[in-house]
Amino acid sequence: MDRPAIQFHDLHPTPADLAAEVVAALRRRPRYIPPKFFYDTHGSQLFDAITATPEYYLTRVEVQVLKANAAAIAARVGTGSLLVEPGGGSCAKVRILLEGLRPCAYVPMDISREHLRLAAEQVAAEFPWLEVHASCADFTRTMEVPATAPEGPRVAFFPGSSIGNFDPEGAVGFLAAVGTLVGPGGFLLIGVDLKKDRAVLDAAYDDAGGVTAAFNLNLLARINRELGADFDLEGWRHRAFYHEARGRIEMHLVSTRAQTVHVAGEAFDFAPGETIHTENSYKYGIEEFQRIAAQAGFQPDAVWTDPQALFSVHLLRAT
Ligand code: AVI
Repeated sequence: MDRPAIQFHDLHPTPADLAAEVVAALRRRPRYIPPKFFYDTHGSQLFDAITATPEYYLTRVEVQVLKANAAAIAARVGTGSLLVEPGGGSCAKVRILLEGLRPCAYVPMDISREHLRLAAEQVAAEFPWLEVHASCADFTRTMEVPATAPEGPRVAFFPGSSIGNFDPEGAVGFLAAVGTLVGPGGFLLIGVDLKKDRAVLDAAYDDAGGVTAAFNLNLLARINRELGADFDLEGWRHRAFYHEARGRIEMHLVSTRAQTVHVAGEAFDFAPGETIHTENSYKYGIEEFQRIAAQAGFQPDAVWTDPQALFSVHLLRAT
């Protein structure tokens, strides 16, 4: 009998989770909605479109670094491991590693159900020898490997500088959870965007084609769609800037006028210029990031960058 192309485990957050978190976020000051809610199916597609903009160098450069060092990575990690990718939405970058690592199975985890299903099926079709156990879950809350996945030394792959979307304290907590997932001696291969010239960073998060703006505004459209809210998208604009002292990009949605919005039966007033903070994207120097990883119990094994030192890929080992 043919085996199914992929095993699919669904721990997807419910509309009630979205409603509870969004309402709590809008009651707080400053108002902050966590970036994980960007990623409905349309938001995931918009994110993929961001990665193709000329300004968003992160994806292109990380891919270059991974390709240039795939053999070195495989030599250090070895074959036959269980490869887990929290947030592995499009499963794009892992393809660079699969032939070298020849894992016993691949476990992508993502919050966006249909996006994950399609991507996991494509990987399974392209690499017929590979077992794929996709898990639809909010990895900021749960990072369990599905019980159906085989045993093997564990390797986590967390590319894209998604670690930058946690604040440094949250990053330590997340990395500690990854440490528990991979166990002592397990590896983490992680992409981390480096600190650099402000103009390059500002442009990467406010591309001339408006794709990042559409991605940010889609959060409000999603809340309208899924929670019956009445955000008027004409009354909001995208704002992103590098905050040098905090070492992070901040993304906000700015209310362009006084307005009242209804979400899940509750009214929220916004003054002109008031913002909803939707994302932080921290940038780290190499040693700065290694210190964060050390606090979570990881020691550096190797680190690679591109010639312009735009982006870093760290191989870390759980102690
Ligand atoms: C997913 N994450 C790492 C992206 C970033 O660069 O922080 C999300 C993003 N936001 C705007 N552009 C891209």
